[in-house]
Amino acid sequence: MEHQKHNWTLDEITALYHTPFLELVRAAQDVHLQHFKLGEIQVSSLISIKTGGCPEDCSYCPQAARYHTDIEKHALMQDDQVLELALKAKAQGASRVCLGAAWREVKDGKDFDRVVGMVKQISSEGLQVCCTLGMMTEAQALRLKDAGLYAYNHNIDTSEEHYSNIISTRSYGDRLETIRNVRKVGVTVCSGGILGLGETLEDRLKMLQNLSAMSPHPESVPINTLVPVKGTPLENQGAVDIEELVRMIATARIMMPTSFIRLSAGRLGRSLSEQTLCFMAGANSVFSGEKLLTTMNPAEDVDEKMFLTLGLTRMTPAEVHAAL
Ligand code: SAM
Ligand code: DTB
Ligand code: SF4
Repeated sequence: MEHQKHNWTLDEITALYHTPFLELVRAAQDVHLQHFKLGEIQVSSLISIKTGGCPEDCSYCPQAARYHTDIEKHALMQDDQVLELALKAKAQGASRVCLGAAWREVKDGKDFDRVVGMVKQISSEGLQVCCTLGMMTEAQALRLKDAGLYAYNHNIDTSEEHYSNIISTRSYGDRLETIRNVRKVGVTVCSGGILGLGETLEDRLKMLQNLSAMSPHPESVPINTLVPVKGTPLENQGAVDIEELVRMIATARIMMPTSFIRLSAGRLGRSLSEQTLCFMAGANSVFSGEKLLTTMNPAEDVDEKMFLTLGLTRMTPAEVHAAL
């Protein structure tokens, strides 16, 4: 990809991040305009097809079995119920649905066969389908691809250095391997991280460096801010400053000009003007629907009002595909 740079140095990234705020936002918008139209937003909707009971120890996650959080656990959802939720998301303007399972890894067997069936069914409705199912082999990725999978989400979350402070049950290397498996079979990659895990600015910038080192860049880069959940080790983490979130989005936009940068978890606590700043800085994707996986997201009517007020439009699956 001629517009992609994969060898950003930490010095370059640091200098970029510290550019005077208005100049940084302006530079990000210039880059944004070279590859996308301002105000055209890719909208994804999450469906938690299997909730809670996860054996991993990700310190931010309400679905880790060991943390005793107040969530409604359920086994793999029935196919017709998943289809119904997907069609509802489509009717509300989503171009993509993302099926999330609280699994450490994909295991071959009946449940995976059913997920493959769901992917086939939903993609035949003209929706892009994304899955986030934990670690996965190349053979499993290939089965999903053959069923019509468009994207696979697997976040690197933070820097390699900070990763072991947050998760001990798997390594950064495990994460990268799954992403490589996804890439190998030709499914697009969705990978990003979370701000607010007690990381330093250097950790955040190294995370962007690691994402941009992937070749090609992930087609989608979700920038989440931690949704602190009672019962998890990170329940008392403070909120991320809007100025820092906007700088991260702008820096990500400049480093990965052709990627969709998603303003992801953590949108509920942000005002219209804060979200506007994020869109001005290069964010061009959001999750819609009043629930993320287990936590809340802005309600449909609140988002509809934001789209109308700002004159934002929802991209169709074909427009999203053509922009890549
Ligand atoms: N189990 C699979 C995995 O870990 O890849 C898929 C589901 S997992 C919930 C997907 C992503 O959600 C995580 O990688 C993490 O980045 C994000 N996430 C989980 N809990 C979060 C929270 N409380 N706040 C923000 N993001 C969160
Ligand atoms: C991503 O980066 N964020 C989404 C999606 N990819 C899978 C998940 C956010 C989850 C927030 C916590 C919850 O609702 O459980
Ligand atoms: Fe499990 Fe994924 Fe939550 Fe980690 S982030 S505990 S792997 S569901």
